[in-house]
Amino acid sequence: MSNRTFTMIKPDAFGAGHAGSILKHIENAGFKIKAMKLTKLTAEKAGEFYAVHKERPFYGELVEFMSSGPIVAAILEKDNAVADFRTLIGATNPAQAAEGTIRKLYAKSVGENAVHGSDSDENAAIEGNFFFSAFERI
Ligand code: FUP
Repeated sequence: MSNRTFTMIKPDAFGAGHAGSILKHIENAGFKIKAMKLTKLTAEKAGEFYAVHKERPFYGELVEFMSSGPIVAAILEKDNAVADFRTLIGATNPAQAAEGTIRKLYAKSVGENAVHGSDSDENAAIEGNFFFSAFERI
């Protein structure tokens, strides 16, 4: 069990002005922000981040969407961070997400689903390192 995870507030939620509300929701659930930045991914960078999904039919749309506007990237800390954050954000498809979860509250669709949350400790470390240098985290 690791105590860190990685998240992004995706272009749909940032563009709709939900970044502040989502960060408040995350902090209210006990996560501490250990790194954070506002940035915009190029298609090349988005493709690299989601390379694991390269063979999936939705890859092109995913890359296009994730490079369509600004995102907020962050490293979060809490006991059992990866699993607890997945619970907080809810199912990938907001139609199946539990009441009160971030995706239930803010996501539009399975493709435009408001937030990312790492699915393992290993990926949390890889994804955090993708966005943040040692000087950009505490
Ligand atoms: P999650 O871990 O919940 O973010 O979901 P996945 O790793 O399965 O998918 C990564 C991203 O691919 C999702 F956030 C949105 C996109 N996706 C689609 O666009 N369509 C799908 O059917 C599944 C995922």
